Amino acid sequence: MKIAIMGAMVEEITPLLEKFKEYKVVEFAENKFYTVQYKNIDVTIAYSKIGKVNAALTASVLINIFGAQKLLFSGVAGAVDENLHIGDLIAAEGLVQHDLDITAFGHPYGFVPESKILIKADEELLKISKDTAKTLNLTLKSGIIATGDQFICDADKKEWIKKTFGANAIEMEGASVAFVCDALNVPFFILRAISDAADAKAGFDFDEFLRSSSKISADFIVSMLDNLEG
Ligand code: 4EH
Repeated sequence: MKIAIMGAMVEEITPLLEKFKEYKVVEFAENKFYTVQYKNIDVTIAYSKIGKVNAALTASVLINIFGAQKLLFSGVAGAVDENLHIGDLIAAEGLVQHDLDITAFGHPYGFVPESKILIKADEELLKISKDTAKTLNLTLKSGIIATGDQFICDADKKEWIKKTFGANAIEMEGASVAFVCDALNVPFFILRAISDAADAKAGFDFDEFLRSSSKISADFIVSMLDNLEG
């Protein structure tokens, strides 16, 4: 079984690489891909760099060049849901692009013709994540993740995203990974640990909690691997 684990920032995959210790590095498409054997799983790890385009490119490479049969994303997010606090884990049930806007032509926010607003994550991987959380005695929330090419640090913008898409958390890569995996029929799972509340002090909180929340997410992903059949 070949599995990809991706993050967007180097900090998001560093805890994974530290855990696996020995890996090979392959360079492709102006990026580095770290390959490692974990039990009977061939794991390829990469960080895409920030934003939807970089994330879509990396997801495509992980699937089409490295042969990933499932893709897991590990990283941090801003909380939209007031019940999500720094360090909390949220798994995406569905993902939307909050910055996609051709409403001038009568389309809803997040929609372009021949596509969809919401991409649903794989049910089986969601089930495995819930079982993993239970075994570890951890709380894992799930909900809608909204993605856009903007770091959100404004209460009004955050409210708008919440109201428009029913989002629970915001980040800058998940939906683009979801669209790529959905189109290529690769089951995917997007996990995020909260680093900030996407409000006026988000920049400050993000810098403070990026590393600790990245580790919370990465540790959970590694535990999930133990529950995936090779
Ligand atoms: O990859 C980007 C990172 C912020 S930009 C998206 N990631 C972190 C998730 C995230 C997020 N996205 C949108 C956490 N909080 C978010 C928020 N809004 N409030 C970045 C960060 N550091 C240096 C350079 N760019």
